[in-house]
Amino acid sequence: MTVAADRVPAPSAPRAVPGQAPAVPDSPAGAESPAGTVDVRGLAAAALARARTHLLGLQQPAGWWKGELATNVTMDAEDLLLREFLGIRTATETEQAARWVRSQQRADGTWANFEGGPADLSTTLEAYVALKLAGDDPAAAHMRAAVRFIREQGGVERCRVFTRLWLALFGLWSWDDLPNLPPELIFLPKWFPFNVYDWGCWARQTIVPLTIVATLRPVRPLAFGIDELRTGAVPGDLAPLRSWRGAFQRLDRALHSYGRHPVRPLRRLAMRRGAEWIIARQEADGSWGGIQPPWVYSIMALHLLGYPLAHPVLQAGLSGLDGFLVHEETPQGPVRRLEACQSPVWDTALAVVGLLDAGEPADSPAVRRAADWLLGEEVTVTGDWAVRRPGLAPGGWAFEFANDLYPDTDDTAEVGLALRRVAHPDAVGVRDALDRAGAWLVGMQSKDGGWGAFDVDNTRELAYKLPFCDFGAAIDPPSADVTAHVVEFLAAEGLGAGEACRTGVAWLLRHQEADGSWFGRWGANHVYGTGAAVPGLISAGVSRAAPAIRRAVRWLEGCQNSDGGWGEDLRSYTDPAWVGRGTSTASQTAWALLALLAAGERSAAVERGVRWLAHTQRADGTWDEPQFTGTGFPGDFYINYHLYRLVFPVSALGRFVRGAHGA
Ligand code: R03
Repeated sequence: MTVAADRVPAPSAPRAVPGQAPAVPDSPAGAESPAGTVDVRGLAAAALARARTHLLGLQQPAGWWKGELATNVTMDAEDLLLREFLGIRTATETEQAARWVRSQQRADGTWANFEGGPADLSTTLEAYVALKLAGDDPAAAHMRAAVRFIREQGGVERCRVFTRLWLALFGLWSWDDLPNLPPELIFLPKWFPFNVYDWGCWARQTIVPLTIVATLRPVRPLAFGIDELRTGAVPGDLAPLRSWRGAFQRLDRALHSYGRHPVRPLRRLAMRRGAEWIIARQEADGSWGGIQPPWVYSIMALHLLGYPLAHPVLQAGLSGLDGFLVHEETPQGPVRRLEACQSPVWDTALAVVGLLDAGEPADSPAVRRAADWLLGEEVTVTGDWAVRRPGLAPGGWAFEFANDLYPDTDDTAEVGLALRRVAHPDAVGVRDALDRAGAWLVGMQSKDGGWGAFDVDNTRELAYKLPFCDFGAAIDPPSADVTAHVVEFLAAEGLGAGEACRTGVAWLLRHQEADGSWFGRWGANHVYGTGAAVPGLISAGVSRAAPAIRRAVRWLEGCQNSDGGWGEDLRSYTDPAWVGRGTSTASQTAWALLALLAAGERSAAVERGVRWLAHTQRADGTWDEPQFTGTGFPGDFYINYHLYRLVFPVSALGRFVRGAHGA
């Protein structure tokens, strides 16, 4: 990735950050204490009251919350390309998606993967092709600027595999110049390298349909070409034969040769088996995994195998996708954009925790409705996770409205932390659900003592050596943020002395970074990891005076911005100079405060953080947060969870005003 030199801070630079808001004034309007200084508790309580009201106002009648999950324009470019491929693209959706894509282009003609981020070649190319499909004139200034950047970066030849695969569907790239994906993969037994269960669940669900698409090699020509995006750059040289990468490059060539003369019955059987595997995994909302890539590739694969669009499976798939669209009126006209995924379970759990921290009664109607909805979302069937844990009973929650086959440990822990604090008339029912959650989480622990999000021991890194794997994560190994959430829940449930919790704590202590922080896999970045690890460790009984906790506190205090807030730029995932550094944001400031409060700090640093939240709050009670603070895949894919700016400050302010658990 390219980073403009003037935006890279020297590691020793002062804590002022490019583009950062001026420091908070010392004497804003607010309650004056007798000493004449502003009473921080009063400020916090007033901010908390406004935020809590705002959050309550966002609850849906059925009890859940869902903030938009904003990502990048590849979602919308691919939305148009999918519809073009299937022959169902309409003028209205084209116009509305193109308008959104255009609105996200920056002055230099490029598109980025997150607000303020560096231009991204593959994203810019996909956006350009989508706009060309929508009829934008390639001679127009905005299109020429995009072409200039794409060519500068090496052109289509340097794009990620997924982007070139989309182009191949339209004859704009040769199928011969894409990594091979043999459908026979589906036959590999679960102990053999590269069998589908060695992949992270999102990769598994993406690869199975793609093996079918890449074998059938469809080409639906468009009315235009993209020669202006070609530079003639040749793919890199072969890696040494005796390296894994080099060996797999040669295997890829061999598979291409095999692909020209396959054993036909075997190939047909493999694709039939693949189709059955896919169909068995369609969810109640028509999705696959509740995420865009498996969803669109599964629709494509089944269609290519001869399923008509009117087939119930494809009908449900296509109409379900509409549920992931956001429609908005803008001054330029109506826009549509596609969410990569939806977060109602996660958002609802966080909202309940926040409201309880804020002093909402544990039996209030809002809490009760949320709890009832969450209880109804419990996953009661087994899914792919059971391949590695055949005897384990279900008991988890997924992230989305419907993702029964892929509950995850992170959501389960967070829902558990919410439900266990609710005063519900059916106390026995809630207790049983919590017990099932605890048992499922204990069963889902990886052998190193940590927790991955969706699977146990999903740690085979060999996949990364494949030419196919140049985007996103391919596996789901344990991470500090998820492990901390699980440890916090197990400890709260009284299981702190158990083997699972103790080895989880040991895992966290082993994975603390040299600087005292923890890495954030699903949130940005070390501020998120540390904001999860410290509360988790403390609730598991680690002393506030323990060296690990003290080092974490020092790290957080050391990276507080001069304005009192915390921020960590997403470039921290690729450039260590940004670790702990960035413009202050509401969610990241709240994460830092949650850690410091759990560590028992009542320091000046905490006060300044609370003041930052109070002073940057909007009049309507929430915060602006254009920065993305959620992580899909470190380095490659980022998320702006629209509710993060509100739920985390509500928790942090609540715990500051009312003590640890809103007591
Ligand atoms: C926050 C904590 C709870 N957490 C939930 C995580 C949800 C993350 C969103 C998932 O959305 C995805 C988008 C994706 N894209 N591309 C892929 C992908 C997967 C998930 C992808 C990448 C590489 C491969 C296959 C698919 Br291989 C855009 C646990």
